[in-house]
Amino acid sequence: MNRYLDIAPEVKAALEAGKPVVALESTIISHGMPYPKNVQTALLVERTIRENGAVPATIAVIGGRLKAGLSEAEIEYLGKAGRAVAKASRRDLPALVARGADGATTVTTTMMIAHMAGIRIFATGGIGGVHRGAETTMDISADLEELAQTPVMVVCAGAKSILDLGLTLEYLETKGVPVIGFGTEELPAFYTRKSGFGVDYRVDSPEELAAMFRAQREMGYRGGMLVTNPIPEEYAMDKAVIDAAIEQALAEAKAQGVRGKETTPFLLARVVELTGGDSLESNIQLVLNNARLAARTAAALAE
Ligand code: PSU
Ligand code: MN
Repeated sequence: MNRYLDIAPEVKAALEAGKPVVALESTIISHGMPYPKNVQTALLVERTIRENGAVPATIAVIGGRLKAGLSEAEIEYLGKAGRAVAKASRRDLPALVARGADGATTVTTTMMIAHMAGIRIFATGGIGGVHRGAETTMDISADLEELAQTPVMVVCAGAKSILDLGLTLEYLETKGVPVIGFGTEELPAFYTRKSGFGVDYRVDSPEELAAMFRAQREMGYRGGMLVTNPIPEEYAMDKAVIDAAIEQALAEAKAQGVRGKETTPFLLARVVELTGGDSLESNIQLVLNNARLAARTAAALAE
């Protein structure tokens, strides 16, 4: 174990006993949802993981320590601070650790720290990907590179169409990342169940997911697995409504010259504002749905 890592006692005990553990990210708390819904959701997601037989490990950087497992007070702190907390991607960890600073972990750094701690499954909402217009901006999320090199299964609801979903799938194919649809042949688009793009494999049970992931790991090659789990039908949004909000958010980002690491948080926040909180409720429900699947898969993997 590296000397910058703190594994919470409950998480450590579960890992040592071979019990199921599910990692959770913290950028979704600080940058992905408004306070106080973000804190309530983070705690509800932890409870959902427990109810489905696994131990939750929310991940963040606090005071320069890489944390696998946060206290309620730490979750409250990150949620309240919101976008004032640094969004920590792979390139940020050395500075945050050396300076004793705080950071909210993205999919990338949550995968990294989960792997350092020995956690194999991670549940979130949506991943970063290839942005629209990346052929000129080169804005491609580090999440895709991390999926290519770190052996953690990421359970998400696909990606938002703030991204170019077709190019995102091309990138994942090039990098050799299996994209699995849970109960679907089609990549879900976060707020909606369908994107028009196919996944590589459809899987219908946590046991089958565990078997695929076990095979990938036992072959010993590097890289993760992306499981895309469609939002439950009753919480899915109207495609026209969400598409209009996304188009407007993209146009505003362009007009205001938003770029770099600010792009994704800006777009996420604008979409929530423009849809008047409906999208927030959908977002919460899809994260809970992913937490359930990740916990059951972690339980199947632990057998
Ligand atoms: N997409 C979402 N919700 C999120 C994020 C992305 O629908 O909260 C967050 C995740 O933490 C993800 C990060 O890893 O944004 C990607 O940021 P970027 O595009 O800057 O790599
Ligand atoms: Mn980017």
